[in-house]
Amino acid sequence: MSDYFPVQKIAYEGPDSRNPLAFKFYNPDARIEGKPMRDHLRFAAAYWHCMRNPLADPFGAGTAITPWDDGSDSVENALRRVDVFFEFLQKISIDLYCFHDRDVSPERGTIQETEQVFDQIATRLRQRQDETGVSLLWGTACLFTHPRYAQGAATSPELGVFVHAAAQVRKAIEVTHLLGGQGYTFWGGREGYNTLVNTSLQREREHLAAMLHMAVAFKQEIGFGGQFYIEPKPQEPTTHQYDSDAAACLNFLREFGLLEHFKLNLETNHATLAGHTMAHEMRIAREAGALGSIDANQGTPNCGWDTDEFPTDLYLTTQVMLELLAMGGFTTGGLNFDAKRRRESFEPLDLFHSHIAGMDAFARGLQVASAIRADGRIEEFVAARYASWDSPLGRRIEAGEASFAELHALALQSPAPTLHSGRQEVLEGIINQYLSR
Ligand code: XLS
Ligand code: NI
Ligand code: NI
Repeated sequence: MSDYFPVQKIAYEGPDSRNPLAFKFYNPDARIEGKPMRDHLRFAAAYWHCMRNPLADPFGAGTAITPWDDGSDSVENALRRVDVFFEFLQKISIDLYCFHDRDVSPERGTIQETEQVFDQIATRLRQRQDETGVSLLWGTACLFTHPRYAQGAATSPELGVFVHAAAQVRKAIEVTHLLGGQGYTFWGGREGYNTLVNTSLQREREHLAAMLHMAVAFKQEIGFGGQFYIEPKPQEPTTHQYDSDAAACLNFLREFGLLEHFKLNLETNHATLAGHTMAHEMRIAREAGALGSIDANQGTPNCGWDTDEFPTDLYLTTQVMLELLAMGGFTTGGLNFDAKRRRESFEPLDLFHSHIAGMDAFARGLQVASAIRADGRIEEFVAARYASWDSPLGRRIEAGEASFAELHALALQSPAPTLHSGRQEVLEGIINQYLSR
């Protein structure tokens, strides 16, 4: 194992610790609602941000200091990165990870060579997984960086691009399967369009569905038991992405007969870009039985860009954990830090600081969410707010058994309905009561 980070394994020291390299709230073995924190939170690290993000922005070059990386596309360099990543995972106490094929393994001149190198890297990943007990939360294919994908991958106007993308996805699923991946994510990198002037929208959507159907068939063919996810995002890089939010993804999957094969991987910053809260996206997915996994980060709402900041907002993490606890927790999913350090936080140690900040924020969110549930006042209020619907008439309307004729007759002889206060501020006050403890 490599030794690039001059730190010990990060330990829990409690809320009063002043040590930047200690957990203040994340105590993996502490039990909440009968389950250790680590099993509630199922943290994962993103290979692309930890190992491949130079911390550049549109106005300046990368700043990240990476003494283990010689900047080349050699296999040796790629293998060294794997070792460094697993050193990081061990020291930060994260047992799951996610990658794109091209994060871990470079592209070569032909598909054959590219696949051969990928197999070599996968062998190293498997070794390190076996040595450390770390496992793969999900894999994915990078279908958005190479110039061939500039006009989409599955939704490219060019058939040859679709064919190339299909080959790439096939291999990425195969490697994910060989690594025992618990899932596989489809984020529609450039699956969208910039202008309708040059776009056949429905054809592109059909092509995307065709790609996903082939992926489902391949999954069954090789016996891959992991969960397929779609990750919604409304724009960036294209102006209009087809998988724009949770509801749009569910509609897409339903329209093309794919719903039973997919769940959603929801990302906080994408929810923000879609003009939603993360809790809204989670609720929509959860109620449809399709909340699968989470890309944990946060954005700056007034910025309009996927800034992928580490999630440190306790109000946000509390809301996320309220939804997750209400769902009964993750099955195949986890909290994947699809987050990057700020460009100013360029030292290797900042990888630790940033993940610690995110992990602590979620651990605290979990504690607060659990306390709010135990208190019960919010849940009781919501139940009482809809109590009139628990009447025989309400039940019959909900069951689709009432008619306009019946309700018209009833309305004529009923007094004007009265409303009760929504008490939003009281309820928000209850959340704050627990947040401030
Ligand atoms: C980009 C996406 C991407 C996916 C994986 O905005 O969040 O990182 O999670 O391709
Ligand atoms: Ni993401
Ligand atoms: Ni994103």
